[in-house]
Amino acid sequence: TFNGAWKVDRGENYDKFMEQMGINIMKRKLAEHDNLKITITQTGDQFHIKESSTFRTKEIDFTLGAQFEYALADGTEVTGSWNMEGEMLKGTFTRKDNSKVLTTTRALVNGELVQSYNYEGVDAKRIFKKE
Ligand code: MYR
Repeated sequence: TFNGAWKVDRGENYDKFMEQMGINIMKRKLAEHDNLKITITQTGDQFHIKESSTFRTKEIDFTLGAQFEYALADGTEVTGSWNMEGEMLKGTFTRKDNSKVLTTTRALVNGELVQSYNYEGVDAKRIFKKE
């Protein structure tokens, strides 16, 4: 189950990913230490996510397979959805400003929550530990 409170522990290539997203160096440096915590509550197809970081706190509700809108921490607006692929959550989101696609997955690996990100050929990960 994805349910629980997850705190970011480490990243892989996240700086390069943010750079590809067009985020400037100063914001990237702050984002690297954002202390992101996501609290996931899944009930069937319904997800409630509480996101908190040094940038903001935010609550998100979505249903698997249903489109919704979301603003990234830097303000970039996207629209898309999450779907279940086997044991993995797969999200496909389109940026409103340039129509380019960001894909992301969430999977449980050895008790950690691994979130992958892909944008325009750059892959990254952030790995979360259960609180
Ligand atoms: C959620 O499930 O947490 C809400 C929807 C997430 C949509 C997209 C997530 C990608 C976040 C990338 C952040 C990169 C900042 C440049």
